[in-house]
Amino acid sequence: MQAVAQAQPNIALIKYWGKRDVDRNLPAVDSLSVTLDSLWTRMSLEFDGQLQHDALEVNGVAAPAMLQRVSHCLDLVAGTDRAFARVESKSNFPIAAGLASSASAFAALVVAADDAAGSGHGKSALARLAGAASGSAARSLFAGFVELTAGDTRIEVCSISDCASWPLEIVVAVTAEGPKPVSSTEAMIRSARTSPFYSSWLEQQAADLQIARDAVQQNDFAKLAAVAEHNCLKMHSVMWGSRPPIVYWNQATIACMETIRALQADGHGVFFTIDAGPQLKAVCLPEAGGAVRAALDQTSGVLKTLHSGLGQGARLLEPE
Ligand code: 2P0
Repeated sequence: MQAVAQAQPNIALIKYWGKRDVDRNLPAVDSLSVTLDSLWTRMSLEFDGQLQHDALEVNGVAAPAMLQRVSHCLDLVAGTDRAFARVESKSNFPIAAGLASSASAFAALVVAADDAAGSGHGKSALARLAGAASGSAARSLFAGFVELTAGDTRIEVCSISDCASWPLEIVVAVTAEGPKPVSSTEAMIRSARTSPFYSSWLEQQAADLQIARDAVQQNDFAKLAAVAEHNCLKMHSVMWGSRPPIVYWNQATIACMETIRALQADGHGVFFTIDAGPQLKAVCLPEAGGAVRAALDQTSGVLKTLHSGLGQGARLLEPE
């Protein structure tokens, strides 16, 4: 009745933005991501027949605002006739700030709940259950380069290349901490309803994904860099064109983009991507990681940088 699981966030190179079914949280587009290794969420979970309700702590503090989403996810994994659960989540990076903390949290939650309840869902089923809670979480069940295919009724997720096949590195430039002004869910719904660019975004996604998939299979960094930056900037253009507009960037985000452009001009193997928050994620060839981190550390407005390789999917840990 007790389990501990760990999952790492993932960073999308071809982005999930938009929902084909809001109630079932089915993505409108396919996506491709990399799973990280050194940032993590560890989820301890115990089903306890003595409890009168579910209880959630995030980094040692009660988190009632997130409890409903967590309880619903536990119902999906363990059934509504389950015992109530005591859930403790710890992360070693800022939460709710565009660093994909909900991805690692829900991926770890479904793995821990499945084990504690003895539900016996397979990995693909757990990915779907995590995705119902947070679309990007489905990808954190898997290692390395991960593709999510969004069907009409359900998603399929798989690893298309492992960490060792192409050991890219990620440097995250943290430019602001604290929760984002508009949740991803709300921002996606607003984008679909109001952005004149949303239909083009949907139309072009399959072509972007094909280019990125080929680039990963061929270890073609320049090809991946070009399509990933383009896909990221298109996603943000959809948001900027929404009413009211959704702008997650700050001045330091743009300063970081200029830093990346300068590094590229100097011949370093690096590109950027930005999610629903003001942090810039630099994806680098291993030999460029040190120079990229040093340059982002020096960039005006950067609070700190985090460095990661590519890592494994969500998995059980031994209870402490
Ligand atoms: C992604 N993002 O592919 C995209 C790019 C943010 C920008 O998936 O509404 O928290 O809970 O399914 O998973 C962040 O959205 O959204 C996200 P919901 P989620 O990583």
